[in-house]
Amino acid sequence: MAYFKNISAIQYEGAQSENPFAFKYYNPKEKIGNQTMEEILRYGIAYWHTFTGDGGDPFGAGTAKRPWDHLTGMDQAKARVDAAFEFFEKMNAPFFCFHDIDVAPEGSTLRESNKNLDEIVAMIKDYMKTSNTKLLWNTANMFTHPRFTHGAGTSSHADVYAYAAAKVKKGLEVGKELGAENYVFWGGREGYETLLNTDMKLELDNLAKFYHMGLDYAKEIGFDAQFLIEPKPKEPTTHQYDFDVATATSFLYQYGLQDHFKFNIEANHATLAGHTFEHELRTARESGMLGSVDANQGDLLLGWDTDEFPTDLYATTLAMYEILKNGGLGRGGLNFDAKVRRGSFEADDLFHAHVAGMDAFAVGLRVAQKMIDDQFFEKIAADRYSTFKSGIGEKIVSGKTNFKELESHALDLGEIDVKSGQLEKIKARINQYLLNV
Ligand code: XLS
Ligand code: CA
Ligand code: CA
Repeated sequence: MAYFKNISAIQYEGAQSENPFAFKYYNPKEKIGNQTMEEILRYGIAYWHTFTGDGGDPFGAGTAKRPWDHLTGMDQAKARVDAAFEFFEKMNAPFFCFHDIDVAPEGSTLRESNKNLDEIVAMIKDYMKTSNTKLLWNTANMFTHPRFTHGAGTSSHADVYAYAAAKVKKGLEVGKELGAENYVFWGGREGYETLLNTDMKLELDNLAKFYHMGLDYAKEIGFDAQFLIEPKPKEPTTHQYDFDVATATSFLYQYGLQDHFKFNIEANHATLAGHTFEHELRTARESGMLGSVDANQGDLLLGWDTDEFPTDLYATTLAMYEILKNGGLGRGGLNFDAKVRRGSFEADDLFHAHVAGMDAFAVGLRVAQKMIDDQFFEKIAADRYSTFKSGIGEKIVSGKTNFKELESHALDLGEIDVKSGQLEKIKARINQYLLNV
């Protein structure tokens, strides 16, 4: 049965097209640099928002009208898999991502949940034999059920910790079964509301052990996926342990995990942390830990995790610049961890949203590649930091000076000719690039 009967495969029609069911900028086979757009962009569809989510928010019920709404339980879960693979094909999506409970309903015990999961995973595996869509990553949901109120790997109850470990163990097995490229740990409720009842040291030590055991088990079963941590500063807890890339990097180093993890960076989480998306990407890139991206955007007026589809071309351009400078995303990809707005409740909106997001990142890619070809930012930086190329600056950079020498350099300098940062000139040039896509 077809769930999206009236919609045929989305094709590239070019920037002049007025067809809402066509790509205007995303041309999968087009070469940008020496790779095709689809090779660089590695788009992923987030199962939870697109097939499981119902459009509900904390103030109101779900609004989404989906062709699987009439079903329940395992029947509905199976219908969603059918619909998902139809959608992947029509969107020409190279990847998808899921949490365990997005795809299969939970039973009353973990054993029952695993049984449901096995049945759905077998079905997914079957589809994947003929589908072009691969699994970018899977993960375990360890935040929705009430047992995870106080966290999972940082829970105050050892049984919850064990339960969480068992879910990740299963997740790793499922990832292996489906050939996942990555395995994601988003901290969920790994954080705290208040220190008044929290043993922070114990929680962090336990969390590190949790990750080490996860790595050990993946190795034991021969699952060679890239492990990713997804930082987020708040929501659901007040203080999330993986606040941002810098905080999580220090955690990884402190516990000897730095060589085994990279980051999955989500745009909306960056802005919740008071950073730009590109700041988080740059921070990870500079330490060789940029692994994958959750491509969405937040609403700066609302200030919570709205998970909107990315349409801000300025942001996608600066993000693609970081990704290209990283030499691509390797085994990672651009996963649309994004949901249609509550008011966009028709099934067609799922297509419009992905077209918008895919086109927005395609524009970002085109513009960023052009800027790199022109050495746009590189020239700005080379000029701005030119005093570090010779003389005392060169000595600073190569670590061949000391405070005494710096003092003797400085004592008789007189007025220093500090140059303008020329930010407005730079932004005007970026606008020119954007308008000439
Ligand atoms: C929630 C997170 C979550 C992770 C996967 O804010 O974005 O969806 O990506 O658990
Ligand atoms: Ca995410
Ligand atoms: Ca989010």
